[in-house]
Amino acid sequence: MAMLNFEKKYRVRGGTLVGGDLFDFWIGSFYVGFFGVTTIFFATVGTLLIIYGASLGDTWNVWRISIAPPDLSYGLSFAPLKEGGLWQIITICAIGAFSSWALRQVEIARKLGMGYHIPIAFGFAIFAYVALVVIRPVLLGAWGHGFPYGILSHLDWVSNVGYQFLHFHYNPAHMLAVSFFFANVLALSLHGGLVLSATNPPQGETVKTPDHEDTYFRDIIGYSIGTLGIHRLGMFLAVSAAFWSAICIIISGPFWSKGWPEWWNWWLELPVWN
Ligand code: UQ2
Repeated sequence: MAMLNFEKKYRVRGGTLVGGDLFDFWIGSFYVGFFGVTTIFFATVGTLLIIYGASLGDTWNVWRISIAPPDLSYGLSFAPLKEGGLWQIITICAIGAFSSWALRQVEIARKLGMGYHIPIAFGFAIFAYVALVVIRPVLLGAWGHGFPYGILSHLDWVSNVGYQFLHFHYNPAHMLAVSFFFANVLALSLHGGLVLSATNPPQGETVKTPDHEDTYFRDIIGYSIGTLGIHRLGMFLAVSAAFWSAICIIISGPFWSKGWPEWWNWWLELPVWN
């Protein structure tokens, strides 16, 4: 079915979670919905506050602009606007916008009678962000443990927190996360390469079928995971990467406060070495 015909056929009422028919309409190609409105609201307020925060700083150099969380001495209370309060409101706006976006994905999936795979996958990314700016700061007792909103400043934060644990690569959850990221890169490059090689033949040749794709991998490694399977694998790898990234930072501090290399002492202390 041609794209325009399909959209006409499926642009029907219903599937909304909130607001009934009130926001059940499109603007151009974009579905609005209650959560489209809340996404625009949170994203706009958040962006304006970032610009206001930047104007209070001492630079307009985009690399150096930074909006810091409150000092640790404020604990888990609200800080004055210019002393981290902005960061706190911007964080609320970010979570509001990300959650609204996920719920808009749910509404569109419901409208089309599709599964919830996309909002579930996106939910893992939201979880990773919330782990950094809410869960870990709350467990440590201060919003000051969140990361600053700035291009270079957030890199400095990552570096500092990494060195605080001596060598972050010894964090077992970090090891899992990195391995999932790399496996995801391998899987997507295999998949992207395979699909392009099959569907983009030279001029005058016909597009190849999924049987060609299966046979290619059976010939080279004796196994094909299949056209549906590669996407299941892709979702699993991507979601696992986000999940273990969140776990690796949540456990750093709240559940382990020494250097990460030392965590491996359990191995040296196994009774079998005696
Ligand atoms: C495959 C298949 C696809 C694919 C890919 C494979 C026809 C179009 C890439 C091959 C993938 C395998 C063997 C899994 C590799 C495992 C990891 C962890 C990277 O068989 O079916 O569909 O795109």
